[in-house]
Amino acid sequence: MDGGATSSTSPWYAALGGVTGGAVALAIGELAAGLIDRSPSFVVAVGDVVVDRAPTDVVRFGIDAFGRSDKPVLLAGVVVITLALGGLGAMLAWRRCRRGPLVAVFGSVTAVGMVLCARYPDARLAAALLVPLAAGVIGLWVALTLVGLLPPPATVTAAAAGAARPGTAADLDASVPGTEVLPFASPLDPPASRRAFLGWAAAGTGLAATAALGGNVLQRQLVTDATRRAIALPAVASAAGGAAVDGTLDGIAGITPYRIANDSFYRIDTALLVPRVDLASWRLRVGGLVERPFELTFDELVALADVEADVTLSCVSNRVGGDLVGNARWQGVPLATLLERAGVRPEGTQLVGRSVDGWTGGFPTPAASDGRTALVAIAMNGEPLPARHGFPARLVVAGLYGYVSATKWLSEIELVPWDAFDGYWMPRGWSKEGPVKTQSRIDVPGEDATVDAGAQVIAGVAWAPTRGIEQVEVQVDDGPWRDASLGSVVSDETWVQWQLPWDATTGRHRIRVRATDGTGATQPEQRSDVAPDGATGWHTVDVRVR
Ligand SMILES: Nc1nc2c(c(=O)[nH]1)N[C@H]1C(S)=C(S)[C@@H](COP(=O)(O)O)O[C@H]1N2
Ligand SMILES: [Mo]
Repeated sequence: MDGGATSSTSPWYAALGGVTGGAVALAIGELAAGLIDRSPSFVVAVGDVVVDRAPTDVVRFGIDAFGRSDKPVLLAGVVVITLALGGLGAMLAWRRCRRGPLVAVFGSVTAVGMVLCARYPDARLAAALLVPLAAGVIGLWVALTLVGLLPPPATVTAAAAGAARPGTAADLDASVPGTEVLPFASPLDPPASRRAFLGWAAAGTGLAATAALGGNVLQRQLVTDATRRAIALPAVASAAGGAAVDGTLDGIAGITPYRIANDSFYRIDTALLVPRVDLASWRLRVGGLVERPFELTFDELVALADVEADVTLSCVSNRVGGDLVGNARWQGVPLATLLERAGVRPEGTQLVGRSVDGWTGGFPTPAASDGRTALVAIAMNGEPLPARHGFPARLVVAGLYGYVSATKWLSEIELVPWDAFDGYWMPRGWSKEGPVKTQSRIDVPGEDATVDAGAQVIAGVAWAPTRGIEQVEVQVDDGPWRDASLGSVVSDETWVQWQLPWDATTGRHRIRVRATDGTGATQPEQRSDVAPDGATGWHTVDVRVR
């Protein structure tokens, strides 16, 4: 192999050295985040700032484009960019025969990591500063060591050695004693053979990948199922409908069940890592514009949680026909009970729920005590709240979109004047009030489904909490609007399942649905976007009958 060929491949060897150093640094961060309580992961801390600062349109684009994998995609982006910076620094360091560029890249990424980890919600300062620092130093050392294994660029060796033996020293395959080495030659015996270099790089990356994976598994387990299972839920005084509901349409193949199981319930939040809450030190504070602010421990809260009700929760980002909506049975303490104990002052016209991760949602205080279900919930479908749905406590308020009302990982209920505070999503272009709009959805047949001619059933769900659903109508092609029959409901705060028998004829058909709420208002046909206050329009599916 001649020197020319090597000089065109060597920058990539250098880059690989930098990438490996970066991978080792990131892996140390992930492992520490899994092993040390309240030690934030660099990747998550950076991703969090991106989510926080990104324009709403970008966030929405992310959700649209990647759906439920928007978070993994974002985190992978942070990893790729960090590794690329390491590679770039290493290429420059190699080309210039100086440590400087590598030190600069690792130094600045480490500094950014220390700042972002330190300001990550609930982080322990010492861990937030020391972990990125240690990771950065070790990563830099790995990168310098690997790049130091490489022979210097051909141009440099040629200049140093004169034209007598152009480029030979740069041959990666020949580990010739006495050949030129970089001024920061590696302690590992430079210049190494191509095989030795690749071996060290592969070992470094492999170790890093294993550590990062292990760290991730550990991070997930920090909220242990054991903690959740140990919680004894009190008996409920008022179980609207009780655990069993008769007369649902759950038996229809393909219809959405009346109650969604915890594992299948939609999840929407800004948290890249599900916040982990230490039950022993967790408190729910009730304060702000109240006469008697107070705090509750988790045990005290659980002891008060004797109300259970079905509430259909919906996300304002749910598109027509979308699935960011679900019904569950929630057990908790009525907000009214807590507010009575605190004594709300007249100026406390907004109830703000704050999360341990700093997220906030706020709604008009009267909604907490106007008779609708409004709970500090500790359980979902008879189980302590799953971590993803807000363990140990969350708000559930019937009839309001989640973004204004349903604070998960609740840490504080604060009463403030309506105009004095805007929740998380307001500055990001969503409206301040978020009553749930009436929506209906066709579950069967599915969009673009092919069904057999003959007796079929059209079925789905419709919701208008707290107004209730009075009527659901279905239209096939240009036929008449026909009344669907409705399944049983526990209350007007839940969705209703509906069905209509259909004599399907061969060909293509368009099916539409519209619902009328308990006030007699029918869903408008006019489609509007989810922003700023929820989508409108009739859900339509196209099907083929054979
Ligand atoms: N702490 C916190 N709570 C939150 C959110 C959030 O981002 N952070 N998102 C809200 C939104 S927009 C919705 S729609 C509901 C969704 O609740 P779920 O994930 O349990 O379905 O949670 C709400 N509570
Ligand atoms: Mo939402």
